[in-house]
This record gives sequence, structure tokens and C-alpha cells, in this order.
Amino acid sequence: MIYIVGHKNPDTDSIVSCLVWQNYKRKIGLKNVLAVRIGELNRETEFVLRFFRVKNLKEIKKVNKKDSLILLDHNLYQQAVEGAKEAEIIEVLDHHYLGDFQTEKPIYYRSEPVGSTSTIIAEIFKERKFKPSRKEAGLLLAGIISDTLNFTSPTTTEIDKKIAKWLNKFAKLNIKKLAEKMFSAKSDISGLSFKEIVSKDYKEFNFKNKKLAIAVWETVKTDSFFGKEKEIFSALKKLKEKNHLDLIFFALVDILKKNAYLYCLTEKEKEIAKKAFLGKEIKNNILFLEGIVSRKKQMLPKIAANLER
Ligand SMILES: [Mn+2]
Repeated sequence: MIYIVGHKNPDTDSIVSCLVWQNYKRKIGLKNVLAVRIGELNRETEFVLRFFRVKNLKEIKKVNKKDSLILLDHNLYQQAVEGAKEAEIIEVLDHHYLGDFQTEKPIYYRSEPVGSTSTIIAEIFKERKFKPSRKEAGLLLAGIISDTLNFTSPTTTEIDKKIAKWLNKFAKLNIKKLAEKMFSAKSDISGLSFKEIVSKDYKEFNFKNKKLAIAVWETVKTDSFFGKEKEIFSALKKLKEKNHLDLIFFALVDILKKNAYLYCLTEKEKEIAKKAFLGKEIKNNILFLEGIVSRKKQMLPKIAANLER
């Protein structure tokens, strides 16, 4: 079996790109491919699958030597399914920085500094003169909208905007309305504990012999987080211990105002963040980061550059 799989703690881009890539592979004759996920969906992605009437992907916990993998939306083993190092990776489509990736055989690897993996898939379709179905085009649009915060994140490129226009010839969607609905679903934290919130969009990285994590929560309702500092920091502390991290950050991103609040667990995190962003501390160990929304493009590079060896 060839598994098409996105990163741990999957987001909308990860899920829809796996789904659409599976459909494409099957249409061009590759029958033994299966789109799968590692971990639970977030509420935005749940909404998107409902909206387009698509069934959820099958969850897998690990893979083994006999399995082949197509990795979408990631290339780090740290973010990949358990067992990925032993399995055979035959293809990667991604838009993140390159990690310590090595294979034994030649593989198809496509990485572009664009807003989403969905963008890359749509580009491939266009290049190969493959017409997506209305649903496939809509799913890819949702992936682009999610990752680029509806074309407002600094990760957005002209390619994303152009390819979205092309996709919408097939999808025929009101993009603004869809984005509003997605962001409102994403912001719903009813019934969620802060432990769940900080573990949802959680990614680990290794730089300069340090294991660090940046958890992100994008929302149109930052208000629901104010006054909850104690609970948030306590959830971060537990997560840091459980995963043996050197550093943990939590960025609460305001999708509408395009700012972030960076929760720094200890003085160590705070010192690095202050150097990295020249951020103003607004409350004990919380820095206000004006104009910063993207972990990939704005947070991680600055934090990594300010780590001490
Ligand atoms: Mn992505």
C-alpha cells in the first residue's frame, strides 16, 4: 500500500491535499494509494469536510518497512508518521524549509516557497492539463485559504492568488464567505481544554542541538484567551515536560488584526523572544508581536537565529 500522508496534528492544507492527490493518483491509474491522517482533525477541517461532503480520512498510528509513503505538507521526520524512517518515501510535495532528509533511491520531490501544499497540487494540475472536479477544486481552495489566512499572511505569493483564480473557475465559490465560515469554525473553543488547544497546531523542531516547539492557535476571537494565562502556562509546562523540550512557545494569532501574542513559558523563552522580535511585554511572559502571524515565515526563522549553541 502507498500511503499519502500529511503531518502530525493535521491542518486543513494537509488533509485536503492528501485527499485530492489520492483522487488524482487513482485517476491516472495508480490504484493502491490511500490518503490517511495522523491524529484528530481540527474544527476548521471538520467544517471543510462537511461543507464539501467528503468523508474523513482513515487514521493510521504507524507504518512499517513494507509501506511506501507520499509525504505532503512536511518533510521532517519529527512531524511525520511513526515508522516513516523505516518506510520507503517515494514522493514529497511541500512548502516548508528543508530538514535532514535523505533517501536511498531517487524520488519525486517538489518544494516551493508558496502559501500552501494545495497551491503546488493545483499548479501540477494546470501544468499537466488535468481538470479538477468542482469538489476537488473547492477542497484545494480551502487549503489555500486556510494556510494563507485568506491571502493575508506574508506567506501568500502571487502564485497562490493566480492559482486560486484558476481553481475557482471549477469550484465557483464565494471565497470571502467560505473563509469567514472556516475562520469562525477554527475559532470555536467550546468544550476544549487548554491542554487540547496548545497541542492542536503543535510542531517540534531541532536547531542548534535544541528541541523546541511552537504551538499556534489562530482565531478571530482572542478575547476568549484573556484572563486564562494561568491555565495556558500550566498546559505549556506539562507539554514541555512530556515531550522533553528545551523550549516551548505558544502563539495566539489574531487572524483579523494580524498580530500575535507570544506566550513564553520561562525566562529562557522570553529572553530569546525579546531578542528575536524586539517584542513588548504586555503581561508577565506574554509578548505582543505586531504584524506577525506566520510560524513558518516569521516566527521560526527568528527564534532559530537567536538560539544559543
Ligand atoms: Mn501547509
